[in-house]
Amino acid sequence: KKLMDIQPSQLLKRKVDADDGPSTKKSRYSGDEAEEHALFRGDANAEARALAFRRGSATLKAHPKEIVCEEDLKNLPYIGLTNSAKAGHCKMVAMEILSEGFSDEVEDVLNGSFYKSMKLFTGIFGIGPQTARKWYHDLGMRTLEDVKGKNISLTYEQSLGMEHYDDLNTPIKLEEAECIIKMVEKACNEVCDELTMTLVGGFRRGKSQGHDLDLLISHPEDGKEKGKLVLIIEKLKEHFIYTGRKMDVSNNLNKGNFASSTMDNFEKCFSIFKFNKSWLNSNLEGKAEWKAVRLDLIVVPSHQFAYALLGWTGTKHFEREIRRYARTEMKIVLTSHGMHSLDTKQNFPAETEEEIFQKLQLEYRAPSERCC
Ligand code: TTP
Ligand code: MN
Ligand code: MN
Ligand code: MN
Repeated sequence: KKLMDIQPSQLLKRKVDADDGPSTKKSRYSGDEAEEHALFRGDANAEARALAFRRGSATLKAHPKEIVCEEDLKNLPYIGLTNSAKAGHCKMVAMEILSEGFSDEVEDVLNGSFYKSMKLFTGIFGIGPQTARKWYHDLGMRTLEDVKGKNISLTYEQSLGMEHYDDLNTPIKLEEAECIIKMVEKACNEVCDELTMTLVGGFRRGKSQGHDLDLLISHPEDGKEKGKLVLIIEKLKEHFIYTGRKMDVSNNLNKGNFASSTMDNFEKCFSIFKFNKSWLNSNLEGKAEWKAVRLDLIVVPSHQFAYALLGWTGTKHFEREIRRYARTEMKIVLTSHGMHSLDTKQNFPAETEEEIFQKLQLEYRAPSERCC
């Protein structure tokens, strides 16, 4: 797609559903690139720079009206309204896009060898920016061929990541997700008919595709959820390529600092599921064609369910911002396990997400409105 085919107004006209909505496809940038590039570089101010770009991009995505000129940027937080070097930088990029249809700076990033290789490497399951950076800078690696050829040692996870690279970098469609949901649901039921399974992550926010499928598993009676994950996995074992380290909560396959701040202690597995394409299309029956799909299963006790639901619905930026707000404005520590007063340590139980918003004196936001 040629750059100049894209009207500047289209580029900045992002509604709240822009997470993967059709409007995004028209534009050359997803809004993540500058943030991503900062995190890839991982230098001294990387986190802060990444956050500034994310905030600017989130502001544009959430803006209800089309942005056509500089004037429209004036009162936008983290862009025209906020007075900082970083906000100024966001504004400059936005203005470039408004007038040219693209940004030279973002183009340079996208076309740069560093960004391209980092994107390739971090697309490997089990590879974060740290390893990818080492490969790029210290080992001079640039392509996936280099990864295969250089005789570097990969963990078991990473070798699976290489083996299923294309599959795992192909988005999961909603129809495929629905199919897997039914299978997991059935397995849960067979293990214990009281187990509940709840869709979280991007699909709960209404996305039509995702990089993985995230499911919470719980039991109405606290404690009864314990030990069920292994049984569920056992039921589905012929469909798994990999079931992760089920109990190892320090198993941090994430990228950026977000992971450490949202790490929780739930029993979970970051798995790779074997999706049979014939499940969707009965014509394919017989000649089984498989596709590897990332599936996250998280087991949560009933009394923490509302918090886990809120914490696992995302987006990552929404989670980061609501937690920051809770801490700084309300003196409350919010996690996927619960919420407590920073001063008195008093715990606040909640049965629903609505109650959590209420306690934080926030207007309720439906999952589809948490796309920032
Ligand atoms: P992801 O599955 O990484 O992201 P997503 O579902 O929003 O988007 P995608 O379609 O690309 O999969 O994570 C889902 C949510 O789970 C995320 O917003 C934050 C939360 N989360 C945690 O709380 N702890 C964790 O360790 C991880 C990996 C995610
Ligand atoms: Mn997800
Ligand atoms: Mn994603
Ligand atoms: Mn996930």
